[in-house]
Amino acid sequence: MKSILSFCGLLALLFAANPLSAQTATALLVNGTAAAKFDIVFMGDGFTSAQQGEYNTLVSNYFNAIFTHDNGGMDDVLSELQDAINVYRVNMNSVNSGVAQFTCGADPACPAKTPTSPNTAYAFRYSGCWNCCWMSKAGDTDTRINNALATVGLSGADYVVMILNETGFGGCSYGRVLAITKSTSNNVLLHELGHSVGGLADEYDRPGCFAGPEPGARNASINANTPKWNLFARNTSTTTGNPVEYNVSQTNGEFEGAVYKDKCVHRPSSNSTMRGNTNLFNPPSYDEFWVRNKPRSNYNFQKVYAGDFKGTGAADVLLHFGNHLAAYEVGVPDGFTNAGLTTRVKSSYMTAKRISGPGGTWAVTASDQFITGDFSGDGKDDLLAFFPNGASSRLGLLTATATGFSCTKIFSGSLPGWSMQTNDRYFLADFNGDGRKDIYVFNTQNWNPFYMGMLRSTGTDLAFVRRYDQYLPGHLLSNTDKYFIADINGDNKEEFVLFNTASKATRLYRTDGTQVILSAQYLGSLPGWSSADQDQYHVADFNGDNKDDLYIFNGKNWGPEYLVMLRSNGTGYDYVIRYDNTLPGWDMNDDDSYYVGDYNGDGKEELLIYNTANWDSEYLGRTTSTGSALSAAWQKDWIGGWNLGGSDRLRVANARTGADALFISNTDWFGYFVPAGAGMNQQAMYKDYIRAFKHHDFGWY
Ligand SMILES: [Ca+2]
Ligand SMILES: [Ca+2]
Ligand SMILES: [Ca+2]
Ligand SMILES: [Ca+2]
Repeated sequence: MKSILSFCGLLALLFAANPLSAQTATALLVNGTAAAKFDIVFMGDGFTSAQQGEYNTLVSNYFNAIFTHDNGGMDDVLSELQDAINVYRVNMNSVNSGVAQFTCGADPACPAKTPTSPNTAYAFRYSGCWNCCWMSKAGDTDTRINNALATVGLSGADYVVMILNETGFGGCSYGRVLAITKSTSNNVLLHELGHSVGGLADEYDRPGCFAGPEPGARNASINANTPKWNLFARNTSTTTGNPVEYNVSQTNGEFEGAVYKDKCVHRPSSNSTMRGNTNLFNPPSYDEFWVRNKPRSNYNFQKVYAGDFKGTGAADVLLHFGNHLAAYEVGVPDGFTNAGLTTRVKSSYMTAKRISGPGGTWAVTASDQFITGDFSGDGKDDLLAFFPNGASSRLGLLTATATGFSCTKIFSGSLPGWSMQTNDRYFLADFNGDGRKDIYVFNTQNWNPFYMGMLRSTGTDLAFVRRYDQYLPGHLLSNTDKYFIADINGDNKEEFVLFNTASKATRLYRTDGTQVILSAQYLGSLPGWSSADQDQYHVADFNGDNKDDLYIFNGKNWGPEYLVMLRSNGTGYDYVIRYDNTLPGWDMNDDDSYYVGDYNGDGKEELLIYNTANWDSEYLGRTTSTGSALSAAWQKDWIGGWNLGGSDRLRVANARTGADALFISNTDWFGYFVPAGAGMNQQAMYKDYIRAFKHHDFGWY
């Protein structure tokens, strides 16, 4: 009792001693330390304690417009770069409502105002007159701001957006501080952030010839043919189309007028956020945001997932970087009106570090594992998210929506009939044939004995079906098992084949939806094949009969390299053909990597082959399956503008019907290839970020 009384007494003392004790900081977006990120702090002047709700709504609306994709068509650059940014809201009550009014003496045309001097948190004054920058600070305004930032631990803030409780028009920039009235539009704030976060110049003008030296900013130049935007410009003509912001030209100074003069200086496009406060930045301006801020972000192309998240029939792109996910649809970008333009990776439709929904909020971490597949059964691929963390591991069902993903369910620690552990291995497979992907989960590391679980998707949840402890039918679960999902008998219920690299046993299972049943086993050898520990299994329906067959490659255990084609007869494998050392058109080598897909769209799955290690250069081979044989063609070193490299990672972009495509990426580059002729054609490529600009280097048009 005594201690509680003392605590209350202390609180009262604090309130009495400090009239600003209502001051709080709320994190809207936090990704790192102030030193590592660009910190933006919203503050408010002239809002009483009763008006903090109104202030919060103003901040929330600005935040959504500029830092999320849910923004009514505003440029997404700061949403895409959100991992580079921290955003905070500071609440501090003013004693009186509204800010002080004063008459601007600099311009007789300015309206005389009846002076007022309310007691506000930061003592801003408003004139409503351009010649006085609409508003002005008091002598101690900077001190008040700095004290407020220090009190809430935000002294390292890079930029302050001060919202005045004033309905008139206006905004004034004071270096680190931008003051705006509460009637300021999202577009005007975005324009100002173009200055502060993007380092951009104004592109608007008034009559006169620009006499200064070359502007330092990326989006203005005294040179009619400046290299500042030649990444995005056609040098033969100016393209017209939508959106107008993306029609960049450097031809003879097509767009004259910028930095307050209409002659002798040029801008990249006819209009943009930095000229007319439009919704979009032009490409050089957008690019400059990335140049300046990408070093603060974890964004890269190292973890790429493919899935038809939009349900269009083509695989879309999901990036996982740091604690974030970003999603990009594959299709024909809006506004691309030129003939011959086909699908490419469009601009992002989602960037997020949290996936919320009726099942709670999934906080993305760097160690999350994702598996793509349609467990809801609506034709859009969803995400199974696994956070490995011992007995506190989590599994999330993140369902694809039109605008991103929705968290349908989070399991913490356990699933029905299954205790999660770090080395759980999850496979999405529709084992009961109802069109919804279910789960096989294996753990052959963290327990004794080992386990396999079958969990059925209800569309929004997982239901326990069966658990196998220590043994599958005819098989002792082992940490040297490898598992490969397949529909071996073509009944649309997905089962698996396993290969044990120690015993060299291969076992095929089938499923009736409630259990797995041993279908065939091969001990040490398969038809026409001696098993060895480095055998690489690639499940594929190579003859198009809807029963999954098997390619096995071995480039390590023997002198020659071998590739065998084993056809599923529904219960086991029949020998088709074996290639020793070479297959027609491709000289196999030790470090070949194989990627299953249907690259000519005939329903028979073949292999892409990539080798960066064994020859004079990097080779990409594309095979064609006749159902009983393979033949190959290859490309070397360069494909279009893409220089094949040893750090490139390949992801097959499965199409629901027709030919599959390919995503290829390394840390800073992303390529989208489609089959063409006997090889692959570079359809689009992106450096540093994915953005569907009309003009781009390396083969955009
Ligand atoms: Ca199912
Ligand atoms: Ca089956
Ligand atoms: Ca087949
Ligand atoms: Ca094929």
